[in-house]
Amino acid sequence: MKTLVILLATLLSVPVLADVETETNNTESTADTLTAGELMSGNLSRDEDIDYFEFLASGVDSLELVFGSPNAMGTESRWLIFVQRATDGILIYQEVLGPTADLPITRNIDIDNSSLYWVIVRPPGGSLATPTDVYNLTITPDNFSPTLGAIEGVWQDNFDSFYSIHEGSQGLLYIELSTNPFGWNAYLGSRIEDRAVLDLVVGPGTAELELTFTSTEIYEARYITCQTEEGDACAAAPGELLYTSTKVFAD
Ligand SMILES: [Ca+2]
Ligand SMILES: [Ca+2]
Repeated sequence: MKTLVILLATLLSVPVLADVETETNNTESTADTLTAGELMSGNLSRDEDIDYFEFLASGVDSLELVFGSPNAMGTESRWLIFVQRATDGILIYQEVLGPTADLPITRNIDIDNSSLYWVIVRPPGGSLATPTDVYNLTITPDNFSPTLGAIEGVWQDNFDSFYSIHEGSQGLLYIELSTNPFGWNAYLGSRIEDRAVLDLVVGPGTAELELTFTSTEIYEARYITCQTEEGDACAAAPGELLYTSTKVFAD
């Protein structure tokens, strides 16, 4: 197991999977398609570059927009983001965003009908320079639910631990590829929409774990209950965020 973890840590130096924009996507008719909850990666290659993306919303009241730039240096990079309704061209969101490398920006955008929307990324204009850093864009509707198979793969948390998810007709198997000397833990349970509830089946003590998928690339982990082998409460309280994981390898 130690060998596997070291192998994973060596192989997976790029911690995010993404769709990538296809230039030229500078107009509505050449927009790249966004998939709900999936990360789209792009960059503004020059001052005249505009990136169009389209998202088809159905039965949705709001969209969560997450905009990040994992390699941004400092705080100088700014992008102008628009969300525009395709049917009548109405702008429903417009803001200049400046995420830092470690802090993507999240916005919730209310929408009032099922429709096609354009998400447009362009230089900020004025005296602000055009950033050429890679940006990551994710649109997640409020009725988002990962499809079966969409969360399969290897994930990495914000403390550099790895997790393996397998989902099928028997439920969801979640394996913690822990580097601790006592071996690995496994949980088994099921997922309904964006929430999985899992029981500890291999490992010390007892625990019920909740995974909340905020996209097909990110989930948050919390205990519902947890007791050590000695019957004491675990260090982390129920409901407290344990870690956030990002998918690093899809099955
Ligand atoms: Ca571009
Ligand atoms: Ca473009």
